[in-house]
Amino acid sequence: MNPAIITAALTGPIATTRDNPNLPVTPEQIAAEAKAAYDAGAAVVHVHVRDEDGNPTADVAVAERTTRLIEEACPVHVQLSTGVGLSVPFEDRAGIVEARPRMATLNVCSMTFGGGEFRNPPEGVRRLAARMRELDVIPELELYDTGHLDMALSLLEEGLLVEPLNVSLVLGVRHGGMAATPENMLKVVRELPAGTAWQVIAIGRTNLQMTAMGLALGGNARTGMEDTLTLRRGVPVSNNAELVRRLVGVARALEREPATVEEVGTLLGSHSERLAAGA
Ligand code: KMH
Ligand code: ZN
Repeated sequence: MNPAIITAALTGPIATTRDNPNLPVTPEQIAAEAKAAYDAGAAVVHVHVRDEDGNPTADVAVAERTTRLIEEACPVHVQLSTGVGLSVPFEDRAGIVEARPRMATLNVCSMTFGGGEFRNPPEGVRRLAARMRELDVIPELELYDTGHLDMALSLLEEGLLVEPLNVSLVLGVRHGGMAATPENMLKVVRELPAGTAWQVIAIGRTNLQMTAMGLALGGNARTGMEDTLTLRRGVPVSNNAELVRRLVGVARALEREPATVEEVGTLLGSHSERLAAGA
């Protein structure tokens, strides 16, 4: 079976060390967790950077320093979040790609997100997608609802994206995202363009079941303390590597080896070649 790309989402925008004292928030803690997640089988780390008070920030210097510390610790692919945090204005969030990570998320639609508003204005999303093309920062499209795919395909038709797309199906954001159900997952997966690299992200208590289902369907999967702070009801996560080891175990039970950094590099590398060829 094809290798499974395992991504570790180390910190996220919402939790604090009060929610789980093991949450990595400083650049040094994030780099150490990235190394441990890599050693456990993750080929990509999804990173929200935090300021010295532990708050989400789009500060490019902090993003560059965090990325550099990760790259010094291990060869994992760094995917910076342009979602950053709900309290950060879109234009500031978009600026984080100036840190020129290998990958960054592209949230294609605005939505209610938990108790707040997650603003992704269409023209801003188009400008960000264009800037990512210019910088050869590979976009990871975050789809929180079935209709978000329509916007992603519009960006592709407008020449703002190149194929194969990298897509995350984000299930279970309450309130505002599509429910974490097999029906919703299958509805989006069936409409993805052929050749799309896709992963399942599942927020909260369905994290393991839904990501396991994504692996069983031949997709990739994400885990990490951004998505779940507990291993099971009442059992807090000790660290991100623990979640990665659990998901790698599921992949191997399904006869899928975790993809190596080199395998993912080959996949991502072709994106840069297509950009250079003016795809
Ligand atoms: N910032 C959250 C509201 C991303 O990483 O780009 C959603 C998020 C998406 O975390
Ligand atoms: Zn995120």
